Amino acid sequence: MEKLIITAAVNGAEVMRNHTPYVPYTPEEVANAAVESADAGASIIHVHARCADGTATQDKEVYREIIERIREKSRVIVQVSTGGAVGMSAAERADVITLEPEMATLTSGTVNFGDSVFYNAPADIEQFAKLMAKHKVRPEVEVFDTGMITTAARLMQKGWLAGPLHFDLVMGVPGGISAEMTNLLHMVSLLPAGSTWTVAGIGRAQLPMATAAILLGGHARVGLEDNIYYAKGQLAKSNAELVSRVVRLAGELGREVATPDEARRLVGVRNNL
Ligand code: KMH
Ligand code: ZN
Repeated sequence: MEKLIITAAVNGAEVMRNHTPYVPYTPEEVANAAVESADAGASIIHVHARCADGTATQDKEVYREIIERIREKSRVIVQVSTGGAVGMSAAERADVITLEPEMATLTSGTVNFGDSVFYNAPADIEQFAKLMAKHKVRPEVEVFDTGMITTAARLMQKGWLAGPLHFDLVMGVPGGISAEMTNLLHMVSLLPAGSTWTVAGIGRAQLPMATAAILLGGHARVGLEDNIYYAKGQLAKSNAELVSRVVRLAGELGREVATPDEARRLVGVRNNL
């Protein structure tokens, strides 16, 4: 089996301080969480930009500061969000791609997202893919349900996405596919040949899905964006705490953890350091 890539999704767009006091907002806080997570064993950091009061923003300058601050201290791969927050326009979400980060997310379909709708029209998905190709940004295809895998495969056939694809199987968002082992196996069975995948289990599904990924040869995403608890009723005190647990589990299960440069090779990320 290839080494395990651990992604830390350190803040997201929706988790606020009234949910957990440990969620990072400012570029300095996000960078500190990223570096701590990288030191704990994460090789990819998925980041969202926030305003000082925590409101989600896709302001390119905020992303620029986050990336620069992380770069001062770590070789970890920085993956920016093009999902942003529900309600943002596609153009607003896409602007960060022009910063030419090493990686960015690309959601390949629309999904109900709790009481909201995370809207991704076919024409917008195509534009995201083309812009990422133009700026040599490696997409991580975010899929919240099975049909989104089909859409990504179609984009690859049309030449808008370069294969092999790298997927993030997001499981357990209310409105998306639920986080059950049978669903994970089904999702993996649908991936185009040669794809790599990571799984992001939402809430209490984070730990079992990460464990399944270790065993199945996939990769694992943890962090406060997807889950704020370490155990039932016990908040995780940092992203690094969640990363460290996966590193320990991988060790117990005999799977080595990838460094950032190994992760670059495994998922085809260009090295722009
Ligand atoms: N905040 C969600 C609506 C991504 O980062 O690309 C979308 C999201 C996905 O978080
Ligand atoms: Zn995100």
